[in-house]
Amino acid sequence: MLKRGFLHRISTKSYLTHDVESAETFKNPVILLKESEVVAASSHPTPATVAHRSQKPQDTTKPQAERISGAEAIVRSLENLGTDLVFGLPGGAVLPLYEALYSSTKLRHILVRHEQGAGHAATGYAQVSGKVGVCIATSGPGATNLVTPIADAYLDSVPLVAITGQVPRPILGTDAFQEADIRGITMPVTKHNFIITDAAQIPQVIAEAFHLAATGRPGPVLVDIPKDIQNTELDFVWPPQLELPGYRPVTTPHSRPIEQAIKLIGEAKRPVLYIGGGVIKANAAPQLLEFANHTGIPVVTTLMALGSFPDDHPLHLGMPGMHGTVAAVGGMQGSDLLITIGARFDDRVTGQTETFAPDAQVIHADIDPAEIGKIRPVDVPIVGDAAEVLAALLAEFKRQLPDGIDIGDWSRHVQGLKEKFPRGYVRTHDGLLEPQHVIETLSRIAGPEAVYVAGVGQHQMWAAQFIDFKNPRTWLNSGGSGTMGYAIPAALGAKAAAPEKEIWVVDGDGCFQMTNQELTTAAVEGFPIKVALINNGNLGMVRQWQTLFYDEHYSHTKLREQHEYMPDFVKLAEAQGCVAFRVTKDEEIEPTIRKAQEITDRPVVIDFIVGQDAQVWPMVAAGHSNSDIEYARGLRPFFDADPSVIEKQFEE
Ligand SMILES: Cc1ncc(C[n+]2csc(CCOP(=O)(O)OP(=O)(O)O)c2C)c(N)n1
Ligand SMILES: [Mg+2]
Repeated sequence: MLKRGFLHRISTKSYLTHDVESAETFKNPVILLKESEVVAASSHPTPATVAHRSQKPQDTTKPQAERISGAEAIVRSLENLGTDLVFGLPGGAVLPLYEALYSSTKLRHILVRHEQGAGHAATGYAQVSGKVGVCIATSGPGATNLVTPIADAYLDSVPLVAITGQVPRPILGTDAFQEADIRGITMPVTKHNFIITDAAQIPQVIAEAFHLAATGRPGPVLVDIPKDIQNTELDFVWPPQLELPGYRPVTTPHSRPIEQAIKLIGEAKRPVLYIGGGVIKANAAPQLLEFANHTGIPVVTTLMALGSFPDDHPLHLGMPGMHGTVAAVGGMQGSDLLITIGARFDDRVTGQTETFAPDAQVIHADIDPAEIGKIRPVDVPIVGDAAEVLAALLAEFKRQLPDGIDIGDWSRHVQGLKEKFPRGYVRTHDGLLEPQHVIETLSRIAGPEAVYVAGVGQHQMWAAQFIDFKNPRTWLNSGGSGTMGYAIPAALGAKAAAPEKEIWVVDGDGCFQMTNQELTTAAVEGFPIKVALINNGNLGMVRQWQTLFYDEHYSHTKLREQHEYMPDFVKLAEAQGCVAFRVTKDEEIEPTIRKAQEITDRPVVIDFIVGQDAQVWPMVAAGHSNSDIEYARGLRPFFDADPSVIEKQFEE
């Protein structure tokens, strides 16, 4: 098995590696980079297009050197790489950098209230724009506050560059004030990280960080820069040469596995397209639609892939996994061929791995070879960019299978599952709002052009289930890490990336209390995001597990008494410069959402008071087989049973 993040073999050489000596030790391919080549001209650059672009031949005109400080070189490099916005919060070890930012006319800096906010904002910015998100923090606690969003970006493969100040080199390693070995701390959660020990390397290292973050499988890269280096003058030359030994992401798939994949598709009776977040990163939604339409193969989209295929498409079976649809889960369990594109067999999708899709052969396409075969043995491995893979598969399908494939029985079967087990919810009758109803109303009013950003918990799963997605990059959430507190700052970054879009946060009352301070940032900096707060007074998802698996022992999940609004989120939001409403009645839901839509100069928070007993269904209990999925509590669809048995079960 390959270790993801191969570059650590270089970075573990020593605490202070990225020096000339270590670079020369490897016989490097040198990647040549021109101004603004790392971030693409198109609004949604893909990891593949960025990689192709940076392999173009070098401009032979000799660039002119300019004598500037290290701090100025950081700013200049960011500007030259096409960055227009950074999120951060200053401190002693980055003061020279902030001095340089003070005079920058091209780079806008958004001052967050907590560095975690900077990291998630940069993530939201990257997820909506497809460009690299940049965040800045000072040394020690500033840098460690970035660890959570960096780990989050790592698990969701988000192109992020984190720049941290470090104590001056002469006192490095002395437990100096605000010293933390942030390279060491973030080693397992970054695609790569650097510490700069020679000011002359600043342009090269920043450009390498961008290249690594954006190409191949995207991910976070950290650049730690001691304060004395920021103050040292250097001869600034642009463009720099990148030296990344062994780093050559494969984006174009080989023809052999493509041929083999189509051969398997031709033989399959029950194929399913298992689509993951890689399809969104590669901007491969058009290729996916074309492939599915041409072949007629049913599609499931994971939590990270929502929006890559229209929810209302007849071939769409929905989201698989722990809270997936019966059609998606049942479709995969019954499949004889999973055509996996940019997905990674996450345990929340597979349930118990030994019993997952037991009869299926597997085609697995991913830009990161380390993913292929990591969890599930693979019959046809394909390394490549999702858009290129899907285009190649379609061309080969047309060549090998001009008459198409006959999967009529299978299509009817999965269609039957969709019809028998539609989206729905059990009413709670507690007189309070139904959270699912709030979210489906929001989706109907804000529509598929809005961007939805969720926190983590029940509200996240209801948002995934009850919002009707049509377009990629309109659904942002913390999928791999499940980071509570992700949503408000990520939405701020999303609004910064797409000011013309309506940005709706669907947040939980627990999550909101972790990072709502960034509403102040949004208000002060002019990012009018909208928040639908699903206020159930509980850490609802944990409470649901306590209900189901811990005999209703509600150990420390209650955030407030049901009749007390504490904190008063309306007052809290107003104190932060937002407009805020509280909604307690069904008939107020729609007019309040519409009122919020009309407010475009400030953030808006709607505090929806919902019941505490609503649950997320369907559900596969953790570690159980997906075949044990329950459609509602105690109701199991038996996929192989006579349909009349299933129908009878749901009539009761
Ligand atoms: C930082 C962090 N801490 C703890 C958890 C575990 N956790 C998952 S969901 C959840 C409850 C979230 O509560 P809330 O935001 O109110 O959402 P709800 O489930 O009630 O909709 C918790 C504590 C987590 N995912 N992230
Ligand atoms: Mg809650």
